[in-house]
Amino acid sequence: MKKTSKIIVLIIVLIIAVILAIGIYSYLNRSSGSEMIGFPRVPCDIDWNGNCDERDFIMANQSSGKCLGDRYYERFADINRDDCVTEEEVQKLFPERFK
Ligand SMILES: [Ca+2]
Ligand SMILES: [Ca+2]
Repeated sequence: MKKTSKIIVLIIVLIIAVILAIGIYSYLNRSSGSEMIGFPRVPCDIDWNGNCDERDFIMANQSSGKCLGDRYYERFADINRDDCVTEEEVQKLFPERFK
């Protein structure tokens, strides 16, 4: 009986250790992730491939008039983060396309 309870305690300690390890791992991953967010990105680079091209413009244009949850909503085209992309925001991102 005593041996069984020792095994149970050991299993509980192991579970706690695993949970702690996962917690530390995700914490470390999160800090490296925030470093990536700090990486300078051009606002009009909607797809995050490092440059602003036709694809970014198409993506931004598709998301115009769309809100969070809508099919083509792009949060990177939503400059003021009000969960909706407006025509004005697309124009701000790609001013040279609206001249
Ligand atoms: Ca791009
Ligand atoms: Ca907006």
